[in-house]
Amino acid sequence: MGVDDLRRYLAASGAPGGGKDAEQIVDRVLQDRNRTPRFGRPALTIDDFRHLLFSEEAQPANPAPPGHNSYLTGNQLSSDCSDLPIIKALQLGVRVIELDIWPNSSKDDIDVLHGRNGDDLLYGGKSSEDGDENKTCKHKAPEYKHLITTIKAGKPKGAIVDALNSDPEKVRRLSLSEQELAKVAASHGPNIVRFTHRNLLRIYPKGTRFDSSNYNPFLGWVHGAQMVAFNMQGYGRALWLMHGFYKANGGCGYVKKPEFLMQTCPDGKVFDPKADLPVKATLKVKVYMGDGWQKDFEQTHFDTYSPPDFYTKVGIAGVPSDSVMMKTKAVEDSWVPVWEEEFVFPLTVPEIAVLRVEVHEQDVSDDDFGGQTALPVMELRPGIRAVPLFDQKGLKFRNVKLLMGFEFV
Ligand SMILES: [Ca+2]
Ligand SMILES: [Ca+2]
Repeated sequence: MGVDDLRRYLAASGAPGGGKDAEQIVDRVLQDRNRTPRFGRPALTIDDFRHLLFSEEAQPANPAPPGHNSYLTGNQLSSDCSDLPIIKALQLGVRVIELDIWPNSSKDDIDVLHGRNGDDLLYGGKSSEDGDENKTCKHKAPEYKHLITTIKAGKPKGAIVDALNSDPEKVRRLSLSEQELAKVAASHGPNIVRFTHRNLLRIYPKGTRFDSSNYNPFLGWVHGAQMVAFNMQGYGRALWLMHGFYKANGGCGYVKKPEFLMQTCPDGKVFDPKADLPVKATLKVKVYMGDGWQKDFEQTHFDTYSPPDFYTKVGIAGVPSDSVMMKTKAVEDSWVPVWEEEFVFPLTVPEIAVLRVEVHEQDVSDDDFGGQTALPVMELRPGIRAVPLFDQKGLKFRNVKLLMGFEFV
């Protein structure tokens, strides 16, 4: 493939190029692969071209942080005793840390603990939900108070729907458990959306999640909740979605709330998450092929006596009507599976939708895990992209990538 061929390909496919001229791209690929063209004008072999398709420049979402730093939705961490998970969470983009702060035994300093004992608590994210701010001031070490919050918090007394009445004079912060949110969302969705126009809503995992598991965060996001608290020490699909959602906005940990969640119509109506919404965008996803497992895994990791049998699951996480999961066929006995399958996703709320990708290896009983990623739909770059995959804990594999095509139709 010569420079002119590559130029035609880039123009026709919206494929990787990173804005560079075809000539520069050819030079760079040859340099990457330690090749010097022997005669005349440089050209790419099929292997060079494949290297280009799987290269960093072909990543699915924009890696550079955009200039604006609107912060209406924060990624939140529930408490943990050690500072190590907190450091890790901050590096992952978490922007709200919840701590319980207690007086120490000699009452001249504080201890940061995980736990709760209503009487002695100085000030903490969790117990401040009691709504009795004065109580916290009477205790020692009030100087810590200003570090933590200045917006009065409240736990709903009586019906939750009454707590959602917005006071035009005050800004409030309300905390609801995942079950309380589900209950009030079933009948009073627009009230929640209206509340979050100017007040802060935080959702937290129910207390019975002792295993640090998580819940579906989209119910909170589609109602405008600014803080959807997760057990960041847990693993699993809900956390993959959280990571995917916060890859938007350069991964800075804040994502701007979509306009429709901030608008009040002239007739006083606000967005109703339960309404039948028209399709706003349609995303076409093509899963071409995958590569890299042979470098990142032992020969016998997936199957002892034969190469792996990979298939890919592709889907959307978002509002219920947009949420779906589909899958390719399994390609038997191949470290470099080629699927060439296309999937179409009509989206009613693309603004909060996350593209889900999982690779599994087919077995008779439990399938093996081959990688996952989640990407904010609105930040997908159309064209053919190399999509890096991550392990179950959210760590990026060194080499495993899928070649995928994205198109909005
Ligand atoms: Ca297997
Ligand atoms: Ca096999």
